[in-house]
Amino acid sequence: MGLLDGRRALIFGVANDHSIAWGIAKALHAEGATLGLSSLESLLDRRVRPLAAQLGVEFVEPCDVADDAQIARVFDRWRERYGDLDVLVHALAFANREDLDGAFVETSREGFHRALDVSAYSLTAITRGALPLLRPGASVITLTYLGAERAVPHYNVMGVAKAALEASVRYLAADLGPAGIRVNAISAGPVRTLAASGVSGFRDMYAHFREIAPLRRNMTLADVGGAAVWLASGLSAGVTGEVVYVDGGFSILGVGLGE
Ligand code: NAD
Ligand code: 0WE
Repeated sequence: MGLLDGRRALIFGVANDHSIAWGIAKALHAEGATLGLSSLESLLDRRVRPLAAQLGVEFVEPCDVADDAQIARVFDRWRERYGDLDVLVHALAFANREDLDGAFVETSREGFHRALDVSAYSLTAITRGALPLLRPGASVITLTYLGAERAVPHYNVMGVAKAALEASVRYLAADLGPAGIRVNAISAGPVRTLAASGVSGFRDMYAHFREIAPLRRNMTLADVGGAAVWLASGLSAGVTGEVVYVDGGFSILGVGLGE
């Protein structure tokens, strides 16, 4: 008996086996959910299909979330294959590299638009695409980061995009609550993924986090996956519009001194 037996989940954002989306896929699968994966077309054959095969996932479809036609297509395909949907997971983000390196004040108009479009607007776009398929009791889950609320060095325009994403969670929760659909975000501490590695200063920040956070360790894919199982299941039936911190307590601190 799994917590998610009979529930169907579509997960956006698997790039490789380090992806938070993959950690969530494994956790939902372990509780009995039937899964579908969607990712950028360029990643599907080499990266995503082999992972999907590990979990016996039969639905793997491309979607660039900046393209409304691709969003419409992925939900059409889901409807043909499964009919309805219980869990929608949004675990993707993008900003131009140069906007994560320099000073925030240098952010270009184009870079701002790109980061907000892919990282924030896309949650509303895919939730609207999924809406005809979502049943009462359905759960929408996105991923955010503390840089939405605090100025984190180099996070820059991504912090502005995550602030918009977190506000979108509240407005979507207010809109869809009457239909019995919940919308929440998980704010994860730093995890070594493709999107995180190669960001200037990430290594030092990752090591610093482990020394300061109350739980004195970094967060794992299983930590985030566990919270996603809870948000996807009826155990969280009364929770919507929230940001749930999976950060070992880092964000509660006023002063971080460690030992
Ligand atoms: P990741 O690189 O594994 O995943 C990011 C995904 O975004 C990739 O699969 C990529 O293909 C996808 N993506 C980018 N542009 C896209 C587009 N236009 N259309 C469709 N997909 C697109 O990195 P991750 O760290 O697992 O990131 C997943 C989510 O977790 C992001 O929202 C990120 O902000 C969030 N998050 C990450 C951390 C961390 O430290 N890694 C912490 C908190 C929150
Ligand atoms: O949301 C993220 C990462 C998002 C991200 C990362 C990249 C790197 C490569 C978005 N776009 C790009 N574009 C690229 O070209 N995280 C929460 C992980 C992360 O990124 C940081 C962090 C943390 C944590 C950047 C600076 C400081 C901390």
